Amino acid sequence: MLLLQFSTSHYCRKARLALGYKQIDYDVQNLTPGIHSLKLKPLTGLTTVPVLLPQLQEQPSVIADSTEIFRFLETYQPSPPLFLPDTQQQTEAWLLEDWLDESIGTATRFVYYDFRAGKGKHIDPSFFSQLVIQIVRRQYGINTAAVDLAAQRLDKGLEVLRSRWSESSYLVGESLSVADLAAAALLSPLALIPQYRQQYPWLFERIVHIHHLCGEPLPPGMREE
Ligand SMILES: N[C@@H](CCC(=O)N[C@@H](CS)C(=O)NCC(=O)O)C(=O)O
Repeated sequence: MLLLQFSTSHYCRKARLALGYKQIDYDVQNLTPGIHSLKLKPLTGLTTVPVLLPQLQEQPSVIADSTEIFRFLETYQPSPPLFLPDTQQQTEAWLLEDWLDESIGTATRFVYYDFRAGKGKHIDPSFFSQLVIQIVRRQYGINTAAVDLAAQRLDKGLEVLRSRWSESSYLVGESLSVADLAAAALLSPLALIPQYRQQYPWLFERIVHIHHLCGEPLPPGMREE
């Protein structure tokens, strides 16, 4: 299988966690932001990564979107399962996964790129990195007012996750689900922001644990030396 990705994208990390959990061998192709759509649009009709090319007979040739990649991988290789045996719990896991994708993952993006352009500029002050950050800020309309709203959304969302993860090792039910993988990936960029590391230590413990379960290297800011 081949995963088309941006190496730094938290949605691509989400797909890699699932591939790793299922212990599927795959290669990655890192696309260049800006010209990525020239390759992706004809393939999927969309411009976003991750995109998975299974490269297998009698399987779809292209799967776009991290959620669709979850669905494909579960059908292709049911064990170990990412779907919960109880249908109601699986529905709840999908609801959380969708909320994490559509609301929390985008809020993380706003807060992260705001940090990288300001207090976190030292992480990579190179011209190319700062150019990409400015392009992303313009593409998504990342400005001070929007970042404040995103930060509030994250604080409320993290309370929901804290109460679920403090009752059980998993967000839903008794085993790892699509919700845990989505949370671990989509909140991982916050690891570079000192304020979040100090305020939410339990979150980074969960992120480490889930990355270990999936055999995925830890995100920037959390890598063991
Ligand atoms: N819902 C999509 C979101 C993916 C997404 O937003 N990817 C971003 C990178 S983090 C992207 O490809 N942006 C480039 C673009 O929109 O052209 C998924 O889960 O796959």
